[in-house]
Amino acid sequence: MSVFAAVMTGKGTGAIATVQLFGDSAQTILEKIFKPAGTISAEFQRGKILLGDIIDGDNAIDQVTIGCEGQNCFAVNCHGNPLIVADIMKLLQKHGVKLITTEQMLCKILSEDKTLNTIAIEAKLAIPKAKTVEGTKILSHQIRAGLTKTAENWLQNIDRLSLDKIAAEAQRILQASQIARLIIYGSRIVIAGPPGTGKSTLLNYLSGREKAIVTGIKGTTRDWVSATCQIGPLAAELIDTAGLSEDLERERANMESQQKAAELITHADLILLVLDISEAGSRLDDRLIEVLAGKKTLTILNKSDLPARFDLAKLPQSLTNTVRISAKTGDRIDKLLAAARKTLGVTNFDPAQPVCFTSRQQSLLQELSTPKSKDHTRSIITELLNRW
Ligand SMILES: Nc1nc2c(ncn2[C@@H]2O[C@H](COP(=O)(O)OP(=O)(O)O)[C@@H](O)[C@H]2O)c(=O)[nH]1
Ligand SMILES: [Mg+2]
Repeated sequence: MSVFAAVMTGKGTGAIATVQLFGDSAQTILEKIFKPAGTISAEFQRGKILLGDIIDGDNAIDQVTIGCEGQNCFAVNCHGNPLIVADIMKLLQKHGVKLITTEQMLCKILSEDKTLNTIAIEAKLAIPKAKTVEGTKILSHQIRAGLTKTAENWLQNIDRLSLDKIAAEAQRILQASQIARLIIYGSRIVIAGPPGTGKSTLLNYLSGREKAIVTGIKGTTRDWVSATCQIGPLAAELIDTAGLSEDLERERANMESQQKAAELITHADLILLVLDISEAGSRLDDRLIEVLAGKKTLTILNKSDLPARFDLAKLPQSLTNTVRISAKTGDRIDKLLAAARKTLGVTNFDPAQPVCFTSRQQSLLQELSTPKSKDHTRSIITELLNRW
């Protein structure tokens, strides 16, 4: 069997870096390139930490410690200069070791652990990629509780449980997973609304940077600009669109950006519809209202620092989830963030509840939610857990 190596620590300079070695002949490789301090030969016993030099013939590359994690698994901790790490990787390659990515290495190590099912492995692989601490908590819960526990219960009691009950539960999990996805992987929030209402000002305020151009001339944001921001504990990608204009005929040249804005809205998790409350006359475009139908929308009544002239009674029923702010002064932005979280449905989410978080799990749960036979349900649950 081949020996594999991967750099497990982040790119760039650090105090130390870790190179993981994995494979049946990993020890044989180390015997060739590791010279223990003080003694003649090293004892690569599980649980031991060894000190010594990584050597290329007579040339010592770096002093390291080696954590013996298993018969075929070793963590080589070297100094964190990327040039030293590169030298060690080159040396390993010279000895026939295959270089793989951190994620591939994690997959190999985790698959060795026979106490983990596939859901648990997927959770451990997803944890480093989660966008929020809350997201990591949700994923951690799925390892021994959450989805793992639910699937194990189904399997154990399959003769007692009705297929409809399992199907209903699978559907509930799929629904909760839509919210979990936003917490784990972040959400996409599109800022829409007529020109000049303060969309770009709001994006700049929320992202803490001057990303979008703000001017007094309507229709300055011809294309779209995006920035990341933190909505409470929620990571969000904010997208500023060109204003969907009131008079499409007059703005024919702007058609392409209008089309793009409509497309962005369709794929967003939440829309912040920005209106200028200091203007009495700004009429909402019917096309915009149409595009927003069925989307989670929060209507931002902006420019609260100016006298209010906008008649709220003009708002269609679907857009009455409102919050009044000033994007210029930052007044009541905290209320906007709280309202955004509430509209997205991420407040008070119990991280211990079962959720799915990979497309593999999602499609299996979808199959469970339309049951065919007991045998079929049993085989899908087994595949979901996929124990070795
Ligand atoms: N008084 C006041 N002016 C604002 C506010 N938000 C934006 N503006 C101004 O409104 C104009 C248009 O803003 P902009 O962000 O470019 O609007 P957009 O076209 O919707 O992106 C600019 O002159 C901003 O300074 C606000 O809360 N209060
Ligand atoms: Mg703009």
